[in-house]
Amino acid sequence: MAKAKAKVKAKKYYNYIGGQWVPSVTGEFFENRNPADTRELIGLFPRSTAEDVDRAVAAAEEAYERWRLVPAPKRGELLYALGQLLIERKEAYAREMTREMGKILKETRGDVQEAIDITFFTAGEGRRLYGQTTPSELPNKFAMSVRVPLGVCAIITPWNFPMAIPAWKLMPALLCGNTVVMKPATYTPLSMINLVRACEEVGIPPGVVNVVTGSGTEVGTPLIEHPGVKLVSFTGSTEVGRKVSEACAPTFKRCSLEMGGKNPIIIMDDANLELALDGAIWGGFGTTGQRCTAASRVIVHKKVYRKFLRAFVERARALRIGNGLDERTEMGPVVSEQQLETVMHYIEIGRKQDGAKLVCGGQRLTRGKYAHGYFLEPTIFADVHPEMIIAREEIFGPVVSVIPCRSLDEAIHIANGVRYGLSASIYTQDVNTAFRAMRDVDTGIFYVNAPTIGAETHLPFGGMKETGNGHREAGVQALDIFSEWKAVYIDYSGTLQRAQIDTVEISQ
Ligand code: UN1
Repeated sequence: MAKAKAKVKAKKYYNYIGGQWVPSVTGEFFENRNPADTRELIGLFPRSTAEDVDRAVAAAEEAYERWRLVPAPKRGELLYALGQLLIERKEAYAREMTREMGKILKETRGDVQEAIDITFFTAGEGRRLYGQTTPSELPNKFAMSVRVPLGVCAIITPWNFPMAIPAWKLMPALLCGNTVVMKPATYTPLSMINLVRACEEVGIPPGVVNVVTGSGTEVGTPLIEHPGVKLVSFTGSTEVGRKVSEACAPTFKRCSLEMGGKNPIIIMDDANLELALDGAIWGGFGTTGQRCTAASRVIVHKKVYRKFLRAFVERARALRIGNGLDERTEMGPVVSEQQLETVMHYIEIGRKQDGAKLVCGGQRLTRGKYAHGYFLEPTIFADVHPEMIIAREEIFGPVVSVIPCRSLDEAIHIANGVRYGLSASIYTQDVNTAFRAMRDVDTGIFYVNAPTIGAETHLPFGGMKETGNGHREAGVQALDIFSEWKAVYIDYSGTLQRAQIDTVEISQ
């Protein structure tokens, strides 16, 4: 995180705590720059500390006592208004997102749209939020289950979907009656601040939503460890997720983790190859490969392997790389110098690997319009063996490993041979093949004749194995993260009735 240089004339942004926009207690700021052109300073954001976190959690605790008692349909109505406002602001927010994060306009519009979708979807839950009523085993006794909120939730989000991911955590958290303290990724604080400004404008009460910007160590850690925080919802790397889980374990603090992926597209010998190519290009290089759902492995049947590879390389080479604000651009920069170095490091590992062939890209782009950004060529390794590092580890950049296979069984075995289990896809014309793969591939999301990216907000989102810890975001399933179940028994018999003991005899 670069410290702000003295006397930079740039717009200053603030933390949002208890309904006030406030600087951090230190008064320090950090810079947010455009990854497509680092000469452009997006703004200065508070470099916050544990003390700012304390204040935000205190504000959220105070607001919780009122917010939890607001009827859920009323909370839902505020979300409808919020969704409407996000529609009006969509273009402006998308442009600001492209500037702070780099992905192309089409995709940042999609990111804001995903926030809109989840907001409307969750708003409707205000009038459902169903529990169960069920008969009691005893007479004159009523039994039901209801959802109750947890209290203050910490929401810690990544930079690749800077509005959609905060939104798909925030909306169910609020609808269930929780209050929140959010920490955006340091590369994309503006998109979260835009979302929260909209919350303020539609009248979500002070203290219900709070934002504290800053680094993982200075803000994230104290937030996770804060005793006032009852639940941590985190999306990011598996390494950091493990630390979050460990920090929550001693007090059994609830935590929901969404982490890495190494998502495969399987292309069978009967696939529509043109369609599979479209999918592999979009899945592998969309968002510059920086999605946890990115198709970073393409497992291709040997009968169509050469033909696919030739066309795949040709298509990847033709991608127009540049500033995402230019409507013609198809792939923007990676988000930061550090991310670029990580990706280059993996490319180096792939180059040195015996057997794997670098058949496309592999270079940083530094000339002309690329001189001031973090641009990288779309990169393809061919003849990759499933055991190689580039085929197993999440790279989070525009790097795809193409792996040959001889059968569906082998393809499934390769697909399942990684520690992640987020998303997978198969291209085939055979319904039997499609259903077998759907059943046997161990991922939380599965596509047939579509790439591994593009989940819709009304279905559960999340993964198996080391991708998550068993929760699902989005859909109605997200409600299970942000509420606890309370079983309620109402005995109106006027006598002591003992369950399992005072059994009812049926008279003949
Ligand atoms: C992510 O990559 O972190 O399914 C989220 C998709 C998007 C969400 C991706 N709807 O690719």
